[in-house]
Amino acid sequence: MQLVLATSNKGKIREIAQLCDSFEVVAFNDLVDLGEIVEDGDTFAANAMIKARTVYDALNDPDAIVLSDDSGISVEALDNAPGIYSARYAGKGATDKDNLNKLVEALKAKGLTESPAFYTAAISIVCREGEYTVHGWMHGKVIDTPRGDGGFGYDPMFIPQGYDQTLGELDGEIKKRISHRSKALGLAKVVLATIRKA
Ligand code: ITT
Repeated sequence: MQLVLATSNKGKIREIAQLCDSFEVVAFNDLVDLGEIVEDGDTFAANAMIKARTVYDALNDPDAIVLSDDSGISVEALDNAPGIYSARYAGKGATDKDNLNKLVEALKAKGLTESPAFYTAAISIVCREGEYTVHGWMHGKVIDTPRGDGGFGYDPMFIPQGYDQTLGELDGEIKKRISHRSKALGLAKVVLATIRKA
């Protein structure tokens, strides 16, 4: 079964391809030329659905199955910022490094060296059978000194609950087991198995 991923984020594409290795995974950019998808929803779920619907409509293939991921990190000491704005925390076009630096500065401005935090992933599926959204979370804390270069995005600052190292330092196999994305994809696979069997 082919899954079209409605994302341009290489870190997400890598992780989703690893977590969905029984599917043929293709990034939408390889199939259609779409401009920037405007993510103006108020929630992870709303933005995930915007991306999946936009790509499904553009493909013009009723049999396509499109899967999107809207995700981000929420830091308790910052009133759960950056949340849905995680990709553009340091401004439009910000790199992962810019966003990481901005989070370091935000913690320092509060006089904190760490704060409880959690990642959220909303995964939407759009296909001829309907539209579905599932969620996954990973709890832990952020620290003010990034460590390691594994994963992507905020991973060098994030220590999952029950661990002493950041996701930048931990083996990728651990993130694969415990991440917000793997939990949401576990549910997404149940949806896919159910609809394509019916
Ligand atoms: P697409 O919209 O094309 O999927 P994006 O990067 O703009 O790509 P989002 O709007 O969902 O996607 O923003 C997600 C951001 O949250 C991402 O850029 C990272 O900064 C952060 N993020 C999400 N999941 C993460 C993870 O597993 N590890 C580290 N950072 C993550």
